[in-house]
Amino acid sequence: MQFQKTAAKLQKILRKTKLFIMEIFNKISIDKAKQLISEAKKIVLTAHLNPDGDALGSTLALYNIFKSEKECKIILPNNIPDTFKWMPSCNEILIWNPSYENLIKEADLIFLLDFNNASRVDKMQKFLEESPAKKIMIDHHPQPQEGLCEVYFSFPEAAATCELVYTFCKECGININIEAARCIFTGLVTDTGCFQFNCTGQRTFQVASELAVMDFDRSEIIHHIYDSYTEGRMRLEGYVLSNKMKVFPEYHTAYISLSLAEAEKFGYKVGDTEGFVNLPLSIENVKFSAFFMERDGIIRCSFRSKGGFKVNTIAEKYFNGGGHDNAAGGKSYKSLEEVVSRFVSLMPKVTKELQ
Ligand SMILES: [Mn+2]
Repeated sequence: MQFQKTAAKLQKILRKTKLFIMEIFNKISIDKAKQLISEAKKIVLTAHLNPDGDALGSTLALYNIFKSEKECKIILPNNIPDTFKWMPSCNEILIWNPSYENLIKEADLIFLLDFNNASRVDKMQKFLEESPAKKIMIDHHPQPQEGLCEVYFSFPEAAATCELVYTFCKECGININIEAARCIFTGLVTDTGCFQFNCTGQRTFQVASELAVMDFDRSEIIHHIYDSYTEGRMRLEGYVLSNKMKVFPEYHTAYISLSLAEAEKFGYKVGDTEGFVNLPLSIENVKFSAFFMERDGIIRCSFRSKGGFKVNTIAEKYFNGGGHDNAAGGKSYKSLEEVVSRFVSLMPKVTKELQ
């Protein structure tokens, strides 16, 4: 009994010390970040391949803040889904091509947003790693690549990078304008599935409530994100649900697989299958869901879960990937059939704690 009390006390002290150390660490990195921003004339903002609402929200938020005072560019590895083309200044984003090499080389400061490893910017990786520019990472994926940046504002417990961009700006004393607020709100909404996923924390609501004081139309943003499907996208979802979803009640698991040829029958565009991986989780008792799709010659694998079941370990161990506890991804160079049959054969083993 005495031992338990002492252990609890010790834990409390440890927690406090950890928080204290984090605060000091934060203060140092914020001071450094402030200095780097004030010294920089040319700023480049970048985010991960296949940018989502959070990647676009965080880059565009900072862009809308910096563009009046700095020579600022957003360079992304590939195309932006149509769903997000309404975002403030979205038409000013540069999509990577080798002629932008100099922008990366000559930048004073580069922000790495919503990714933890240089490999996530695809063909830009080499240029990013070799650039003499100072670098600041703001991100919520676990295990950021070491030695890449001068400042890491990296917190895996944050629901979205946009949540961190907001906190970062506040701590640096940077004013958040309406355009930036709309971008940050977009990232919060998309990465939390409209504030419903497990990752949504007290801090997420706090940021959202501080943004809510500002004068912009929140429901308009939500309509843009959720009510902008093409007819083909909507019918593809119907097809996938009735023909392609396999449910395994004994394992509390479901998966969807889709070939490019099938998707193309519905006028498929990149981004159309966004969110498909979450669909099976709406079934009672399904706690683990996977989505496999053939794209660019490889099989993209996405995994989601409800509750305490961790999918990042599965993505890492069996599908060349990783990610968050409840949302992860991976890839395979095998055929779609092979990947799916591997998943099915792994199911009894990896879902042990759900059975
Ligand atoms: Mn994110």
